[in-house]
Amino acid sequence: MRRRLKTIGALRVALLAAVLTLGLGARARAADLKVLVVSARGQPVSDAVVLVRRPGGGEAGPIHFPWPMVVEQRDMQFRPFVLIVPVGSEVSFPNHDPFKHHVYSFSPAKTFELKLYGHDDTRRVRFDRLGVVSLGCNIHDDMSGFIRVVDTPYAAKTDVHGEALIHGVPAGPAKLAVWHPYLRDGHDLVRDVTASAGGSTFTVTVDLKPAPMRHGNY
Ligand SMILES: [Cu+2]
Repeated sequence: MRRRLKTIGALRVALLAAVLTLGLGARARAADLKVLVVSARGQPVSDAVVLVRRPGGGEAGPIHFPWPMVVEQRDMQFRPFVLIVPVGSEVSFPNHDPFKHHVYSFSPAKTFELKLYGHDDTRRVRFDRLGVVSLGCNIHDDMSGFIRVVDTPYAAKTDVHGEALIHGVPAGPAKLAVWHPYLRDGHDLVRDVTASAGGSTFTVTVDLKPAPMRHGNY
């Protein structure tokens, strides 16, 4: 009886080891990809959108990002300044200011208008086309924000250090695209890269137009 128990115990250990090995193996084939975005002067660039696409394109299943699908109006600004959303997403536009806003976009990726609405009221808009949606307010001319509608789960925005971290990128060849609202030529900067199973770091230099004062120190 005791021997039988021992055998079962050993089998369990072996099974556990096998499961762990398989798990680690699968994980080792996907790794974090870090991208540092800098200006021509070598300054870190925040609010750059970094996208990774694998050959063959579309990934299976719906895309979910860990950040909320929300653009607030607060202190007469859109927050966040840049939001990445999966194509088909519905985005909320809550107004947290004590006065009214009138949010609109003329962008081909989504033309819409949210007529005047006030404090703690909200509106929703669905974004069903890929691309860049530039947001403005009819009342406050210097309010500016951007929504980037994407079809890849491998997307992130650079932080104040110019760094974007994308988790779980499968190892192998990929296209790395970087976009920023103030890119001089307006188009994604696309580069062929190879994502390494051990994690990869890339640095991308972007040529930016001068930014309005409140947005930057590039
Ligand atoms: Cu406004």
